[in-house]
Amino acid sequence: MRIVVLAGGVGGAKFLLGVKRFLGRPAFGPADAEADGHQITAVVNTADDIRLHNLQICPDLDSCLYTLSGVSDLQRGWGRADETWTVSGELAGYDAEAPWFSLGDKDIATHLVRTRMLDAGYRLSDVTDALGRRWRPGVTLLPMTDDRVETHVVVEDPDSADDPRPLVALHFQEWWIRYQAKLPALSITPIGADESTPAPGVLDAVAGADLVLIAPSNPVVSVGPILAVPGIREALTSTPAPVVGVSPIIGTAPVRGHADRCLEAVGVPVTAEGVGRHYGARGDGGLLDAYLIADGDRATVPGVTVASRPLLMTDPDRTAAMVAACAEVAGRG
Ligand code: FO1
Repeated sequence: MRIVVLAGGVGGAKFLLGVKRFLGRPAFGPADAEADGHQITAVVNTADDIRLHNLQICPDLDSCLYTLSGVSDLQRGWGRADETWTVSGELAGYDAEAPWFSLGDKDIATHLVRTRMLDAGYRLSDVTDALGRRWRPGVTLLPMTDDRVETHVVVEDPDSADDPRPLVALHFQEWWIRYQAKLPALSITPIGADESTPAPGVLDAVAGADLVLIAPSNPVVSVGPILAVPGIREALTSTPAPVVGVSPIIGTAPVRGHADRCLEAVGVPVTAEGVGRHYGARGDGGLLDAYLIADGDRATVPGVTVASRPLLMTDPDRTAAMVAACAEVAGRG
């Protein structure tokens, strides 16, 4: 079975553990991506990427790489297990940039290798493939694009005493981490998306899939940028595979992170139904054939088959049951 998953970072990585289990694979690597004849391809958001200390950092790709390989800190949700923070502490000692962005010592090695390859002219997809040779996540990880796309958030300048305060565009990570998404976002834009092209393999994977899943990632800052890369939304509309979304909202709150702040910023109700209607029905220009929401929630999305199941990804086998439900509701069960 060929499954394609549109994924962000923390939620996307946990969901991919369930996709591996659904296909009978061990959740955690190392494993080959096609050992059992099945194919899992993750199209991963890169608009969270940030260049700091002259290193190119790809949070969502790294969350997927580390989590699927079994070396991530599942509690923290990002970065490596058994991490140390010596370099980060020294950077703070020098008053270096962005002390609010903690970089683990093991994690820095990944950024050093990636940055050197990018500077030597390799594309991000080549780099991701190379890193995967060490970690063997058991899933083909594709960046949504090899081009530079960066989510910026426009807010009233928190450092200004003027009234009214001038507007300033923050990198997503500063808004997300330093300000915990508490500054009202006047706009959230994946800068560069319009000029980007899908990374090699992305369109073919979507066209050749038996099932396409939209992970319960942040619809605005994780799934949104992927859909903003010209060609990807069209590929989803025209693929013969059913497209099934999983609600990232249970009740009226995201399971983790600040998806509620992001949804408010774009005027989408913080409910499963709000996100389902935001994605829309494939029959009228949207994405979904089917949509999985949490037991106890209700959602009517015209033109979309809605099913409800337990949605807490507490362990890979629970997540695999969610994936099985997606396949079932899509008639691929
Ligand atoms: N998230 C935080 O809340 N605080 C951090 O200091 C932090 C550092 C960090 C470093 C590397 C990396 O790959 C991810 C990191 N994250 C951190 C998580 C990151 O903000 C999120 O994984 C996504 O970008 C949002 O989903």
